[in-house]
Amino acid sequence: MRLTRYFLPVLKENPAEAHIVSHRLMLRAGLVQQQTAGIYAWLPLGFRVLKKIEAIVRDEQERAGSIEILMPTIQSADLWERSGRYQEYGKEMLRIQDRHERDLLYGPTNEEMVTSIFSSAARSYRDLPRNLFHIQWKFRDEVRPRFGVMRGREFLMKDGYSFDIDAESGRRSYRRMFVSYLRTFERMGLRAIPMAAQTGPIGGDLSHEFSILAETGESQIFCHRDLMEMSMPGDDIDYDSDLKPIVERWTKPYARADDEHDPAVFESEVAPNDRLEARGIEVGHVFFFGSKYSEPLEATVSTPEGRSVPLQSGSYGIGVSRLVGAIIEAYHDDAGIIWPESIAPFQVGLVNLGPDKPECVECCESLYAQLNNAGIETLFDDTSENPGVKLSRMELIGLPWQLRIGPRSLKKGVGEIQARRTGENTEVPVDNLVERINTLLGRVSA
Ligand code: 5CA
Repeated sequence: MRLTRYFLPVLKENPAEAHIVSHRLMLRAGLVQQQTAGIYAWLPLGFRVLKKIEAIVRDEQERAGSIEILMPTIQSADLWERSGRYQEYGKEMLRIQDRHERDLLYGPTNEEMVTSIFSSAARSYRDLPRNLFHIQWKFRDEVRPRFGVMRGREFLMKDGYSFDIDAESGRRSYRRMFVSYLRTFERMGLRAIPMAAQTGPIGGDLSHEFSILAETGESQIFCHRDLMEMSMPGDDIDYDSDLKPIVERWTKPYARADDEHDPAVFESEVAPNDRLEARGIEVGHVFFFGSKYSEPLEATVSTPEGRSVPLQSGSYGIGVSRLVGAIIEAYHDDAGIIWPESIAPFQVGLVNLGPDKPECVECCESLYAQLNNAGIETLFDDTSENPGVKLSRMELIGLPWQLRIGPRSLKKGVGEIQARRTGENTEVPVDNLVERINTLLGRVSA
């Protein structure tokens, strides 16, 4: 993408309304723009990141056997009246009336709808287990929307729902999602700690919050230090096997969200040096609630013995739009964002530092064509602005690799590659630049 044809509205000044670094950087780097309290438009650069996160979430969901659907944002109040949540949800739910004065709502979550969809077709134990997910906008009329996309009113969530014949297999489905969450966040460069949590308006008696550590986090975390170092289930993970040992390994060391924390138990179970008390950002939350929704909605299936039983379910959420902010909280410096490669909007920022020099223009054009041919996502700063402006903008938007072409180095036949993360600079002969970038990106060079 050429910057002269792109839409990247970066801000020079720090926006006064942004109180935490991720919010500030998201506005400054032109990722989002606020439309009204807690509601954001995603600009091109931010939208690319959102899509990358979505793709990782989708990939890991599918690997764990979950199937993608898409439910609407607007729901009828009927099902919610049957489950009892229409009243219970209170002011956080955005209620709407259509022209026929029928009650609708903008979905804050989808337990009722998905239960109704699934049970309209599932007849017996043969149709189970199944896990359906979607990635869809939600609306919650939060009392205090704040920190940008971190606590929005409209936000993008991956929500998945499992259906099983009995509680034991339901818990197996829960464990499958638990393990897939560990892998999902790890792929984004995040260490998310699963902690026993309360279930709130979703319900049930088994629940874990997945949180990453950040000073600006809204929740308090109490856990054993070992959880920061624990090894992840690898690519050879078999989701058909019983994942109990992995879940037990991860849930054995003390880890509780604030609402489940008991200081006496923490002190008796965890030695002082092993205690980690920190602020956290909740990026995911899993629940097992059995028949809480299937019973009132009469969502039943027949057992092998011919008995009719309510479906056993859990729900599994990931804050897709919140993750953009959470990742920036984890990866930034004074100059701007430092995207992990897996979710960077572009892998390479190609900067022409001599836009008025024909040899620089020619070299950059050739490199840009080569990078495109190699399938490397490149943002090409082909503007005629001065080098200082260009370089600080590149730092701000945080692409993992910068490739700089300037008149002085070009005389020596080299360009410069700079790693955003380390700030390390390497001069590389112009003819080898693309190959070197390929290697740095961990791709097999041609
Ligand atoms: N139905 C269940 C699971 S599918 C559910 O709604 N769970 S939740 O309420 O915990 O939300 C799931 C995730 O969405 C949270 O872990 C959080 O990462 C994200 N989330 C929740 N509220 C907001 C919000 N106001 N702004 C941004 N992200 C949010």
